[in-house]
Amino acid sequence: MDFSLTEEHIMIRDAAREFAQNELLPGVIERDEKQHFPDSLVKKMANLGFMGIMVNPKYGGSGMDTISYVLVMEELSKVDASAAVIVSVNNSLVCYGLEAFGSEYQKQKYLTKLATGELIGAFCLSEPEAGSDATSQKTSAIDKGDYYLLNGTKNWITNGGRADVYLVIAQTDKEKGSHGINAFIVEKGMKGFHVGPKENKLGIRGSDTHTLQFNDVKVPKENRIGDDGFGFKFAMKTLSGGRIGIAAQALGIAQGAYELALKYSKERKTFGTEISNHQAIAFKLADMHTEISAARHLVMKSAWDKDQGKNYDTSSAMAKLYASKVAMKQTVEAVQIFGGNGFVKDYHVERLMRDAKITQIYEGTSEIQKIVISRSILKE
Ligand code: COS
Repeated sequence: MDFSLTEEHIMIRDAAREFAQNELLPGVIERDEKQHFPDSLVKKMANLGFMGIMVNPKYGGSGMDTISYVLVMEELSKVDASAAVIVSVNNSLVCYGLEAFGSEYQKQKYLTKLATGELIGAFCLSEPEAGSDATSQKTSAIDKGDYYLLNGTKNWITNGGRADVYLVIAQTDKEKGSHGINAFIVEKGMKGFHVGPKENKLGIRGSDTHTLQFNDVKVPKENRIGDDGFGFKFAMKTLSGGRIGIAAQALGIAQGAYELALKYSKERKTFGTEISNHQAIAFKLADMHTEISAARHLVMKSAWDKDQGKNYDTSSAMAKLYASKVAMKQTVEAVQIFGGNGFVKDYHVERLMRDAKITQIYEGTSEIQKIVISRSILKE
């Protein structure tokens, strides 16, 4: 067992840390308040290679491993979890999905531009009545020979308004259940594709979340990903990697709140001494550090599984389940350590607390992760 990072890992981690501190931090409170999408910062992240971290350089990516992706996600999320989710969706749901399962034509046409950040991607699985119960897709795609006719509504789509390329999951044959589902590449601007209003959210307010509508959109046959009926497995396999990204986001949120609380505890005085000298605060910090370290081990183990070509369905579910729980619990503790100041936006921890909640919901709720984990241990 070797827990050390390589020089390349340290380099990318430090680049992400520097970028987060210098570029993301200055405007993060305002973007959260006004729900501003960080357009220019996404361009800068693209220049740093963060939009296609794991993609093969022959398709415009940075050619790095999943550990590197986790390190970048943690550093970005420590400061701005909204910027981090834009990166996560583009990397692990869209770029990975296309690189692993797309045709050469799809890779040349879309992946090369998504990996460089020239285009932004979105992943469209959730519907008003199909979030956790992903097989119950109501969006339909009828085979019309040269094209599929796509109709339906998708909800809570990250990058929904800003994306150029959308991977849309739809039912092509209701009778076949999960085998009658396909994934399609839909471009913004295709006739009949409408972006609905932006959601007004509790957290990750700098990210762009919309409902999407498809009314008789003609999707060319060559935009179907994989063999007929592969869509559900495509979504499941892609989401397993996505869960590593969200687990890393949760880890970063928790670590960010912890670092702020640790620093504050050494500055703030009550009863004539720094609050870190009170055991009530020191013990909170000890618990935070311990639980965050445990979460990091789970996240890294899952990333390692993926890099080693092992199955990571269960380890990614465990990483996301635990890291998101730690993020929620420990950001609440960070607010507590900050006291009244924790309730004020200027100190960042209240935002991290609000941002933490979504990590227990999207890319599979904590309850879904428990389904995945329990099924896997029960069949062993
Ligand atoms: N990799 C490959 N195939 C998978 C898979 C995976 N990770 N998970 C399931 N499958 C396959 C199954 O093997 C099965 O195939 P066969 O019929 O050929 O045996 C098929 O997919 C159906 O699987 P299953 O019967 O397990 O489907 P369920 O309806 O019971 O759903 C859960 C399984 C709950 C795990 C799934 O619906 C899920 O993950 N839901 C959450 C989706 C989600 O994350 N939503 C958030 C939206 S993105 S923000």
